[in-house]
Order: sequence, then C-alpha cells, then structure tokens
Amino acid sequence: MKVKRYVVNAVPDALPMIRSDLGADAVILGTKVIRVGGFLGMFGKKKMEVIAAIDNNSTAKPPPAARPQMAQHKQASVNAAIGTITALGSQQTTSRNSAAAQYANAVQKPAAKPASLSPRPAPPPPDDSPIDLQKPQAEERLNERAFKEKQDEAAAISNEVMDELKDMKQWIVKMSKQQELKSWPEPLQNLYNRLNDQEVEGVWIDKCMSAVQELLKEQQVTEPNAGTVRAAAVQTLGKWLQGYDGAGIHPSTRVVHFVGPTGVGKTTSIAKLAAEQTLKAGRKVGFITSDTYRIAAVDQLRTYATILNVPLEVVFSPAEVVRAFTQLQDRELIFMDTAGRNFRNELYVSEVNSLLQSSGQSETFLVLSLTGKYKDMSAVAENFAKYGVQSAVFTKQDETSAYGAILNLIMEYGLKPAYLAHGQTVPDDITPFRTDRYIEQLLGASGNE
Ligand SMILES: Nc1nc2c(ncn2[C@@H]2O[C@H](COP(=O)(O)OP(=O)(O)OP(=O)(O)O)[C@@H](O)[C@H]2O)c(=O)[nH]1
Ligand SMILES: [Mg+2]
Repeated sequence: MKVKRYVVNAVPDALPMIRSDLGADAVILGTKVIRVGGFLGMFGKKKMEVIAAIDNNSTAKPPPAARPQMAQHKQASVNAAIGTITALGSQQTTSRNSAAAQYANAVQKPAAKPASLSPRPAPPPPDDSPIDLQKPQAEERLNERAFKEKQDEAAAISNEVMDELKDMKQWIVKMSKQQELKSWPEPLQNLYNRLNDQEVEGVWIDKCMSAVQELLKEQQVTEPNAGTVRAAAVQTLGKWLQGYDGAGIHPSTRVVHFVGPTGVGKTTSIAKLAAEQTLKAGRKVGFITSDTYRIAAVDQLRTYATILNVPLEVVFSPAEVVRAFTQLQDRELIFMDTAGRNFRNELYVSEVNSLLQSSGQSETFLVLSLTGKYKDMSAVAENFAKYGVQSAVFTKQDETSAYGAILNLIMEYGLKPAYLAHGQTVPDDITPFRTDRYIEQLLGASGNE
C-alpha cells in the first residue's frame, strides 16, 4: 500500500493531487484540521491534513472495451464523493474508517434505481448530504455550502484569535506583576500572596497594596517589616469595611426572607437564627416555607419547627402568602424559607422576588456558601442586588480556608454580611459578622503576611 499526506486549505483541493499521484482508485483514509506556522503555538494558519492511499496489489482492472463507460461512472461518483468529503472537511477530525468507507461507497456503488414503490416525492436532500454534480442545482448548492463553511471558519478563527489575545494579555499582565512583585520588600510580597491565596479579586489586591504602600510612605517606614505591613493592611481593610459589622436581625423587623442557591444552608440557618431569637431574644417566632419543590424540604423545616415549638405555614403560590401571614399574625418574627434554585438565572430571581411580599418591616438574607466559586456567587449577588437585596448570610466557613469572597462582594455590590455560619450544629454554629475578626482571618495569624 502506498500512503501519501497532503496539507491543503480545503479537502477538495487535495483531490486532483491525489488523483494525479495515486490514481482514481486511491482512497482517503482520514482528514483533520492542523495548524501550520505561528508563534509559540499561537496564530498558526489553519490547514487540512489529508491522508490518501492506494493499494499496490489492486489489479482488478476492467476489460478495455468496458473502460470508457466505467471511467465515466467513476468520475461522476468521485464528484459525488467531493460533496461528502467537503462536508467532512468542516469537522475537526474525521474517523479514518468512516471517511474511507464513504469514499469507497461513493466510488463503488452503482447509481441508485428510481424508487418505484413509493408514491410520495423524494424529500429534498439534507444540507450535508453528498452532492451529485450532474443535477442542475448542484453547483449552486456546492457554492452555498462552501460559502457557509468559509463563514463558519472565519468566525471560529476570529474567536480563537480573540481568546489567544486575551490569554496573551493576561500572561503579560501576570509577568509584569511578577516582575514588580520581586522588587518589593518581602513582607509586602507576603501580603500580596496571602490576599491572592484568600481569593481576593486582583483589582482589590492591587488597591490594597497601593494603599498599604502609601500608608508606609506617609509613616516614613523605609524598611517595612511584617508588623508594619500588617498594621497598614489592617488599617486599610478596616477603612474599607467600616459600617459592615453585622447588626443581627433588627428588633423592628417582622419578616426575614432567606433566598439563595441550592444546598447553601438556608433552612439550617433559619433553624439556627430561630433558636437564637426564641431562646436569647425571647421573641415569638413563626415559619413559612414556599419550598415545595422537594418532598423532604417541608419535613426538614417541620422538624425544626417541632423542636423549637414554632408554628409552620406552607405556601404553594404568591397568593397564599397573605393567608399564611394572617395565620401567623400573633408572631413577632417570621422566617420565610424558599427553594434553592439556580439564581444565576435572573428569571428565578424575579420569580422568588414575587414571593417576598410581607406585612410589616422585612429583611431579605441572601445565603451564600463560602465553598462556592466566587464567579457564581458574584452572578447570584448581582441578580439579587437588582431587586434590592443587600444582606447576606455566609455559610460553611468551617469547610474552607479562603474568605476573600466576602470582601469581593462587599467591594463589588456593597453586600452586607449579617451572619457567618461555621458548622452544622443548630443553634450554635452561627455568629453575627464582625469586621475586625474577619480582617484577622483574611490576613491570617500574625507572621503570615
Ligand atoms: N459545614 C457546614 N455545613 C452546613 C452549614 N450550614 C448548612 N450546612 C449543611 O449544608 C447542608 C444543606 O443545608 P440546608 O439548610 O438544607 O440547605 P438549603 O439551602 O436549605 O438547601 P435547599 O433547600 O435544598 O436549597 C446540610 O447538610 C447542612 O447541615 C455550615 O455553616 N457549615
Ligand atoms: Mg432548604
């Protein structure tokens, strides 16, 4: 068997070369998109690699008299195969066997007999079907398909180039940052690395570092050590977080709604806070739940309601919320549980918002787990901020050692952390958010920065 490799712009460009090098009996074994040239693997030109082969032992040649007719048939079939291969060429990789099989089929199959049994007209060929060049509209279809392929290819290339440029920009920024970092005294480098490890967003790290350096300059600290850098960082972050200490549930609040993604700890936090309000503040508490999506959800809250001796109302629609409030009118404080949803989808946010009506003063707590990804938390917080939700309960602090998301959300959306939950135990594992404690956690034990 003789095998040859061709690198061309499009698969059909290889066909005349294959025919002249290997003859009309050659088969295409496979095609794939490759990149040629470029810099560091980027900006390479997109090409098609075509592998073709001819079996040297193939001796089954038709007798001379039959040859002209056979050659004509083969030419038409090869043309039909061009259509198949053109369609295949638009894919990233083509299975070696399927390409060979389609090509071989197109070459070997006799022309199909007209269908005599079916009275229905044949449906138009699908867009990616093989094109028979002997049909009148064939050339038009071939051109349309080629144009569409070029369009798709151009769009894909422009997307790739954009992605590569973005990557390159990020890489350049990272490299220049690393260069700058190396020129800093070690305690400043440590602070930068600590904030980075805490997953504080780059923009806030940069601002914090500039503010710390500015402070050190003001204080005429020429050789900063761990202590002076930490004090400057505490001062900077303290200024940023001024007014963000969690005040707990306000004494005049009548209803607290809990919203947030699935499984973040909404129901558990309700139980913890209900216990705090009943046992410590001595308030008469009631529960409403609209979480009727999961069978066990109502039972979960009912269990806490029974333990805490708190009445529970279940609502199935916004219309029923009014009825539930009437039932609980003797309660001083009502906690409303909602179903966890994918709140990166704004539709769900507006849906849950329609449930958050209440009689009297109300607060809404967005519950977010610190084990989540900041990008997702940010999308959810942004959606809820549009509906005026400004307070949050951060949960599962015990399951992570990176707390930067809280700072990011304060700086980005002004989201006020009301409580911090740090375990599964009801009612103990929740505390009001304290900025001084938070800054200590963010900076780590003295000596880390
Ligand atoms: N480690 C840890 N686990 C927690 C914390 N808060 C809640 N959990 C656990 O997280 C799981 C989910 O808690 P739920 O209160 O049911 O969460 P949810 O947001 O109401 O869930 P859905 O109603 O399904 O959306 C449970 O196993 C809780 O015990 C926390 O602060 N730390
Ligand atoms: Mg729940």
